[in-house]
Amino acid sequence: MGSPDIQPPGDLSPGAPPAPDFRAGFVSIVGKPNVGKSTLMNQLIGERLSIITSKAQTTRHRIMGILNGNHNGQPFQLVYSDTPGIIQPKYKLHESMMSFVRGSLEDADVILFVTDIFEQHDEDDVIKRLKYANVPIILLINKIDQASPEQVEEKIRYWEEHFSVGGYAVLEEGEKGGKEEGIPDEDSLRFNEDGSLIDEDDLTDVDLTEQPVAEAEPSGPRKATEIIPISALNGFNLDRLFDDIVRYLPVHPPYFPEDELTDKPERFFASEMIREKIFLNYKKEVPYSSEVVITGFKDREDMLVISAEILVERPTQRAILLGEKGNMIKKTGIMAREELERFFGKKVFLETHVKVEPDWRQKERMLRRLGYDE
Ligand SMILES: Nc1nc2c(ncn2[C@@H]2O[C@H](COP(=O)(O)OP(=O)(O)OP(=O)(O)O)[C@@H](O)[C@H]2O)c(=O)[nH]1
Ligand SMILES: [Mg+2]
Repeated sequence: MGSPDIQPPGDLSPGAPPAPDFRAGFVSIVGKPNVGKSTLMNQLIGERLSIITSKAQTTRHRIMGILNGNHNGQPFQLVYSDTPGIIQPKYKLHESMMSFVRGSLEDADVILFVTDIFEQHDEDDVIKRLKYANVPIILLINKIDQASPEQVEEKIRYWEEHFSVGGYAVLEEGEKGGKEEGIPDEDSLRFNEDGSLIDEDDLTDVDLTEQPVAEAEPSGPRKATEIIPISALNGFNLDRLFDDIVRYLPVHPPYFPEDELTDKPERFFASEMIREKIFLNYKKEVPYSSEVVITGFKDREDMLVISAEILVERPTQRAILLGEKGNMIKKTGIMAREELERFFGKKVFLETHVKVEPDWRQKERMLRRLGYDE
């Protein structure tokens, strides 16, 4: 029951034609904050690409993790997208985060809807966004390492009753993956300008000829294509999940060259690792008010020299971040440096500078500069 065993896919170099039955597709990992989406992506990729903390709203971007392989003779390329947890936006930052979720759902060939065995609050925000998705949706009940078999059974029953989405024909073994015939991909999700999904009730004013999905609503029970209980942390049932993901992938040539692991540059991962240590070391609003900008990144022969600016919104937050005689920022810097050295496999010199940038979470221009511009 461990993580999937994956063989190399064969030659994916630009000149070489892919095998005619090559499968490739985008797999979006979505759900509420803190349910274990990033933990799951890292496990499925076998790399620590996304940062993970016990606090909600750790992930702020769409982070792609690319996996090439050959599964029981089937060559494939999987492009996973880890996404921010779905919330009601309070700041412009949140609106950008939700636009990343929207983009990943629009691209998706398979959706992994991650829920948490102990989640108490409802998942309406997520379900609304999945309503018009016409691709297989695998509902995952995560963190079952913390639950009894009875609790897991109960949760499966709950989701069988409560999860109703646009519906998708369950594929039998051997059938081709991909989108249902006759259901166009475009416009399958409709959103307001603020990034929120147009409510079904509001659609009466909308030209329904542009709503192929309305016709696609199935008459029978509407549910997830599958419900799988998992533990992203210890890998339980991830091999079963992986089998299904590959089975649902469309026949398509690879999207990325074989040596590409992600769509994000090295600087992005450097800033994320520093941000992770801020999430770990500080409480209340400080992690949420902080952002990390890499201002220097020199790859020298003997070491990486990284300069980072940590933005906070208020002078009081700057004081907290620095700590008495700078002891807290020193501790955070050491932890970040160790993590960076592990990730880049090289000695790192890290220099940090804390700067007050009032209300950066609300400023569009600032957010664009910080990479929240989808
Ligand atoms: N016990 C247990 N804990 C888990 C499991 N998966 C994730 N966690 C923990 O749940 C917390 C949140 O995990 P993340 O992977 O950061 O969750 P996320 O959904 O990406 O969160 P956001 O980025 O904030 O939306 C961390 O403390 C993880 O260690 C699991 O299978 N079992
Ligand atoms: Mg995350």
